[in-house]
Amino acid sequence: KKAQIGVTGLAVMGANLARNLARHGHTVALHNRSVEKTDALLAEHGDDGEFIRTETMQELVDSLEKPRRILVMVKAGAPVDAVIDQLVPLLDEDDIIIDGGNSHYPDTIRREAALAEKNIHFVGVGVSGGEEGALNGPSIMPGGSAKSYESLGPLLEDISAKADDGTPCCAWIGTDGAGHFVKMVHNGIEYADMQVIGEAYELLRDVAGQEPGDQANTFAEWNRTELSSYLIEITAEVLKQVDARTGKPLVDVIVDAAGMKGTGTWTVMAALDLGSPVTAIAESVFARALSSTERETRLEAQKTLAAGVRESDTVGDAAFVEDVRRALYCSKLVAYAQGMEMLATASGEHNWDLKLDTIASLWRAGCIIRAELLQDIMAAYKDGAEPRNLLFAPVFRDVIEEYLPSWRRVVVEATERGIPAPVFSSSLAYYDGLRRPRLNAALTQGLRDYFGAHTYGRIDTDGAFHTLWSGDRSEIDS
Ligand code: NBP
Repeated sequence: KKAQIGVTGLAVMGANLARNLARHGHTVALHNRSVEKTDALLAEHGDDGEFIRTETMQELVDSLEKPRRILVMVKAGAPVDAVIDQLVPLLDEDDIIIDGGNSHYPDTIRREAALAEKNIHFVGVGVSGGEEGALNGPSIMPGGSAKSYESLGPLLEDISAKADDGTPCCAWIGTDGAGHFVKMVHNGIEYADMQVIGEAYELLRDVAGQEPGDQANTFAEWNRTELSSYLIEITAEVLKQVDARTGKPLVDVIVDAAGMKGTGTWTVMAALDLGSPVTAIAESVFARALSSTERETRLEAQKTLAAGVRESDTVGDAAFVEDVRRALYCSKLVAYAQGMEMLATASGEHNWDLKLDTIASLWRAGCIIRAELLQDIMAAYKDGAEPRNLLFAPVFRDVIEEYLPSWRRVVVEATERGIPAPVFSSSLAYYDGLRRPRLNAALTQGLRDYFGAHTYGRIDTDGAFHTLWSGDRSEIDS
């Protein structure tokens, strides 16, 4: 009997995806560079379904029905190229190599083009949901050719998470690197989502005077509002955890230096290239950098830099807590709006024809940013509707209008108290920047023309103009 799919790379993600496939009735051929992982998986979970044990790439390839489907789940970067190089000489035309790791999308574009020349499909697939998702149903974002999805789609949809309405959280995203690009932006949004939660946590603590145990209750309550999401849910779990060694809230004994593996940084780098203002994601990446890379500087700053804050009592009233909740919702909305705009811009740039309603629908279950909000985002983009900006969709515009006074109050309070709230405040600045009839960019253009003759446009006529700053200061039409 031949296997429907092979998995090479049986660390936690590959092993769990293989088990998920087997549990759905597919015969799965297993392969790992070192055979110990293959045998460990078979020993512990061999009865999850039908597996074929293989030791070499040749055995793996020989065990598969045609066209072959091989899911590569090795470490992103050079290992993916190494595995491709071993596989390609053994494959036939129309076989499909699937890269389900967190590869950088330009690598995926490069690999897809190289394998297309050999008539082998290369499909970069974004997989979100961590270990648990991989086993029980992740959100899956496949790129690659539309043709490859005909053969691959049903398998992936089978093992993906399902939204409440039963739809699989897996759909073809677009050609070449589109799947990995969308997964990357998903991760960027995840950074922002976590950062706004962090900012709310700090304000609840240092302005509203809530201890972590109380905060856990606050977040659990918020999870019953429009903020309902996986990240809010697990925030309550983390905050209520008591450290066994010290009896203190666990969050108080965790070092305040956030790690990152690079996808947030990639998102910001891509956004800079596209000229896409994803301020919430950028501030979130920089907030992590300030926490970790700049740790030594912070320790010195705590001793030397003035605070200049307005001292006042805690604002322990329910009204302030609700203000924070509203500020969190608005900032989160801005982060999603910016991320979706970035996708729209990239779609034009790469000819991906991304369907934003589909993408929002895939994030409703399985992945880390799964949230009630996505249902409304999906509706806002339904059937190709394209609000110029997500914030223009009536459902969001109206909520923001109602919540704005709270949002502004929270940013003022944070600022006066000296509590950094980079995403709350920069998202508000972005919102106001969108809204303002005139931006200070006019002065920037004047300055650029002064020192570099870069020219400026006029509001009353077309063309590019330059003032002879070092001459008689008359204006010329250039
Ligand atoms: P790792 O990223 O830790 O990779 C370990 C696997 O890569 C092992 O099977 C290892 O084989 C194999 N490998 C390496 Br390292 N170099 C190799 C080479 N030159 N040739 C062949 N195999 C090689 O595994 P993971 O944490 O399961 O993640 C897999 C992918 O999924 C990554 O891209 C990751 O970013 C992504 N991802 C992870 C998560 C998560 O929550 N962990 C979530 C979403 C996506 P060996 O056993 O012989 O050393």
